Amino acid sequence: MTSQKKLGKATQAIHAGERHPPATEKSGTPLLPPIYQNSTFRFTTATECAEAFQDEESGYVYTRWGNPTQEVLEKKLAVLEAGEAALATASGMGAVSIALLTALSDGGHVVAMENLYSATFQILNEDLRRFGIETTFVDATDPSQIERAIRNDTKVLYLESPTNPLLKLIDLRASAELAKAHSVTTIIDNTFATPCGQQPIAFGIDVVVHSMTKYLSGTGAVIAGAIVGQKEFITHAKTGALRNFGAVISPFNAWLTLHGITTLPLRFARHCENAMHVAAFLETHPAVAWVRYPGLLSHPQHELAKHQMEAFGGMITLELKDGRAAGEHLVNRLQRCALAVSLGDVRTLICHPASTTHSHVPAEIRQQIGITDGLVRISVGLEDVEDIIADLKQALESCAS
Ligand code: LCS
Repeated sequence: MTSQKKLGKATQAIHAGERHPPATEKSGTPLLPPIYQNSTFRFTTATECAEAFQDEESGYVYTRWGNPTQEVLEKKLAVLEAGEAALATASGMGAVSIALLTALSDGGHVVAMENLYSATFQILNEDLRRFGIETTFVDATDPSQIERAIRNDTKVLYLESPTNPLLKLIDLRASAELAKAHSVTTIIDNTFATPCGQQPIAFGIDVVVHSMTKYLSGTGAVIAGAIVGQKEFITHAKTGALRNFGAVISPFNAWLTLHGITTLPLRFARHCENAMHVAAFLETHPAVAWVRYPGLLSHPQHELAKHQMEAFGGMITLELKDGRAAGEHLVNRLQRCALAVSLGDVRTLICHPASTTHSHVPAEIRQQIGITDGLVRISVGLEDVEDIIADLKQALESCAS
């Protein structure tokens, strides 16, 4: 493991965590990690079985408690995110909720970025509130707002960077330092950046969560999530909330995700390259009011992006001059880019956040934080960029005012 940390990301993505299964009677072992597609494990003696129940490290018992295919994926994730340990979960929301339940196991208060993926916003604003856990939402792009919201009982600072869908950035080092000074656990959703775009733990963030449904698995075939952090936190999550609430990844989805990750560095570089071209094209188009992409000089936090990100990602948000009607017109006219939610797919996906991904955030809160009705979000795929631009161009033609 230690020597793998010195390797490049492409090498890590392929080799980290991969185990060599026990030799069989014949020579040759499988090159790919096998899928252990089973729910339970058998033992030869009652003592051996009882020991495995008491000591997690000594054996596998039941797949909700752990499985060799999940473990290969978890070891790979920990290396890629530069964390001590990782946990794979059934979905991104599984990761978000298990991380929150673990960090809030004694209750407490949460300070959170106001712009988050909508289901995360709902967990904080509705579900946890029902159980007596309050969240104060702030514009966490301004660290002084975080500081003002921290109370004596604050246990968690919850962040996303870049945010979904506004692509706002959080100063990772400043927020981590602030939280540490108040003994608050920082959790960040790194889905948009991936470990190839930024490694929050290197900036002092405690816990990273992912929807691996997106870039990590990469092909749109899987729903999966991950939590990365210190061994103590991960063990607490694994032996507590994950196991008991049951948001466990299936061995097959773990295996598909493993293979997705092996090409993540290559794919992500291409997503970023394509997105930069598409963002530059959109910025000059007469039908477009504004474009947000962390790699553009016009992004209000471009300097911060350069400082803390290794690559700017594949997500673009834009507002059309003629608002929602123009947005609908645009998505209806696309021929190659797909009108679909989700992101990080090999295909270019376009959606209208106010009526889809963020429709469960109350309209007045959407307006307040800037998720306007005219906003369109693009997850730039891996097609030839000329083809993506040509499709957008023909669809935008009739939107120009
Ligand atoms: N975190 C972020 C930043 C997300 O964008 C999503 C899903 C999740 C967590 C949840 O992951 P899941 O449970 O779906 O694996 N975002 C979606 C989106 O923007 N469109 O469709 C899903």
